[in-house]
Amino acid sequence: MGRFDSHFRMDEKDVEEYARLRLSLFKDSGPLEVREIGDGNINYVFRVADRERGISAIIKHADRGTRSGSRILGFDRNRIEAEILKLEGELAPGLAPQVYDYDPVMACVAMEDLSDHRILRYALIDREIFPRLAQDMASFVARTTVPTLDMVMAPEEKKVLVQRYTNPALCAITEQLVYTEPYTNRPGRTKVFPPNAEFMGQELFADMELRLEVAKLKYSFMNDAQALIHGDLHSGSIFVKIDSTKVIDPEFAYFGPIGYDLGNFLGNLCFARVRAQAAAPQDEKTEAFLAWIDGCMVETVDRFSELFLELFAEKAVDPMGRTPGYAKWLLDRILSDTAGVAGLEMIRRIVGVAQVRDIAGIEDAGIRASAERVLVLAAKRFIVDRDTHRRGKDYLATLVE
Ligand code: SR1
Ligand code: MG
Repeated sequence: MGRFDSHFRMDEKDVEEYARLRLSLFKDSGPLEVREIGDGNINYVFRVADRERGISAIIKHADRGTRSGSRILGFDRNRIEAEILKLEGELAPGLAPQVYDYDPVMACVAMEDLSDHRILRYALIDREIFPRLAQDMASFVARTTVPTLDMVMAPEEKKVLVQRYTNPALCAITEQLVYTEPYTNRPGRTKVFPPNAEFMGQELFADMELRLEVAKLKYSFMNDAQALIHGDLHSGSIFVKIDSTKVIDPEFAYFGPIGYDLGNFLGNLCFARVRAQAAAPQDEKTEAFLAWIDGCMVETVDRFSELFLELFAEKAVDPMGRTPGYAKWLLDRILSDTAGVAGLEMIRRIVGVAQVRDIAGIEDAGIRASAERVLVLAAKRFIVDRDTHRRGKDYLATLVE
């Protein structure tokens, strides 16, 4: 038996040997520099570089359990990630990293190194502006999802794909972290910033109207196998530079509501917007950033809607799906889910276990408490009034006015 013929959790030294033996990219390499750079909760991420030849790659390596050791997830997420990255690269050219190799035994996906890009979350915290972001993200969501919609894809083919991308372990995380814990105030899991304890008690845990709407959205997440979605499209899953956007980490992909992707992205733009307004110096840089991010929110929603209708008209083959009014009806459902999910993402990142630096990193306690309240109130409106958030400007009206 060879050294990499049966799975074990690799460290940097193991990955050096693995890369040399298993990746054709490094077959002629001398010494390799390997560094573990993962900062997520689930996997191990290594950057492998041959400094002499100026080439590098990322190896994403899965263990059976999460990094934190809190759950057993199995290895299938790694297969899903490799396959979906390739598919996304075909459907939305230029918007996903290139995959070099997938190894089901060692649970490794080798892919393009995006070191010349930044993680969007941290770039937004620094108030950087990305003129292409809205158009790229609208295009990514529309182009990667429309092809697997019913009425577009042949029904027999779709059902086979639904089986191939049923992702129970990762969906369970979302069902728990996004759709349940922030509303049930589960001891040891829900994390409320102490100055907001009373506010969250009233606005989240005791609000039964809100809880009912979240329960309906949870039903849709669990049952609406609308299209093959990314499943975790927050600003930590997006790499950017001024002229390029790359979406990574589709290990949560499954057949679910398209609004889960678009809403997740919009919710994360809301964090960046509120953080800049509340916690950044009120200077020209912030002013320009706010003007850009407002436009980015509006353009993302409106561009997605246009492109969705365009792609659906081009690709729908089922005569019932081509009935006048059907595409618009479907788009309205997607936009309702989008608003609902934007709200869910905002709430779960404020009181849930997986918090984000955009808000939890605001140093001044009073400013952080007030930013959280602004976001939670807007999020509730996104959820409860999701049927009236149809255009980009509706989001801004709720968040800003
Ligand atoms: C236990 S995983 C916590 C979060 O990280 C992932 O990126 C997903 O967003 C998940 O909810
Ligand atoms: Mg991730």
